[in-house]
Amino acid sequence: MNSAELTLPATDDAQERYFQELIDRDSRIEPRDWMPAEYRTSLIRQISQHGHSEIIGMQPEANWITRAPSLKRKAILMAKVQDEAGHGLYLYSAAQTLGISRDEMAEQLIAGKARYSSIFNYPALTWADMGAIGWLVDGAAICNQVPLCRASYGPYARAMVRICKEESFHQRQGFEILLELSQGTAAQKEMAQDAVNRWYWPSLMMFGPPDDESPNSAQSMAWKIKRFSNDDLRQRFVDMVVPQAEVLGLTLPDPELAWNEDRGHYDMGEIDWAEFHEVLAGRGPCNAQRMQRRRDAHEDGRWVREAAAAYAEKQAAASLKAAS
Ligand code: BYC
Repeated sequence: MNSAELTLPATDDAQERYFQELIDRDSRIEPRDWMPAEYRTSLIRQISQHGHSEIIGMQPEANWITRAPSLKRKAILMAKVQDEAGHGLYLYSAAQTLGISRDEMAEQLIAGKARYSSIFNYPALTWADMGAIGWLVDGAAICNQVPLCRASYGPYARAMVRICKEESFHQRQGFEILLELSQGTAAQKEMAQDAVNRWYWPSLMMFGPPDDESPNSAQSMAWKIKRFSNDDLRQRFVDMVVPQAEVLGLTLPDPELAWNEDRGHYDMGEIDWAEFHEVLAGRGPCNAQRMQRRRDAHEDGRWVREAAAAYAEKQAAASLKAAS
């Protein structure tokens, strides 16, 4: 059922009931619909953080564009990084439908007031990191984001459909880089294994804190923004990558990984949550560098924004004159 098929309510109470009815019916909330202030705020929080993650997330891979080992690899990596920029833009557009401006989001990010995914505060040290990022980071992103295609807020859910299609391609290109390296020389295989060792645990942290320490989960799930809990999605990811690691001939750096017949899932070791909280507090290996790069890029782009605004003003004045 579409929100347009329900009769529009008049009073505040009726509007709240109408909102809840849309949620209960698994329908979509659209920008024109009434929504509780907390629903709006929480969506702005999650969608803008998600957009910032895409934008900051361009940095570790962009560092390798000039060092890609062939023209083909360079073209693929450049396209992937451009995709991430596009994802950031869809997400910022989705957040704008909730009443926050693009400038406000940019300000929050460069002022260090906004979060972005912890994963992008780790360095990309070798070419194999491009494989590990594609396979593990985009792989984790897909597990997390496919359910978001059914998020209750229409513009977010629709943005996720396109993003997930592109992320699937990203994951495959990462897997393929690692496959080629793991079937190459001993040194190449060692480089692939080293990259997987470094990116595996941080990719598990992408899913957020454990369920019993996740302050936003219960409400987000009740509103059907999130469809699965952080731990459930993390488990889904581990179950997906263990057999893929076997195909790659690489090992995952968790000695406690073991198939649990009773649960029908892989058991895993304990995540270093102290490290996660350090990264969130701004003390990860690359937090300062990532933020400085973003601030510089924002400053370097100032003239473009000013030129675009001046041009838009000129166009608006010209069409006003033509209409009068
Ligand atoms: N890193 O109550 P919780 C990509 C924060 S980019 C940093 O569980 P929630 C890609 C959380 O925000 C894709 N912060 O929160 C790009 C909250 O803080 P606030 C990135 C984290 O929202 C380029 C607090 O911890 N994906 O794919 O229910 C190249 C408590 O957490 C993290 C998304 O953004 C973290 N890992 O659940 C390659 C997905 N985890 O806001 C690839 C969309 C938690 O209360 N987001 N925090 O101050 C989500 O699905 C959810 O927001 C999360 C967290 C699962 C991340």
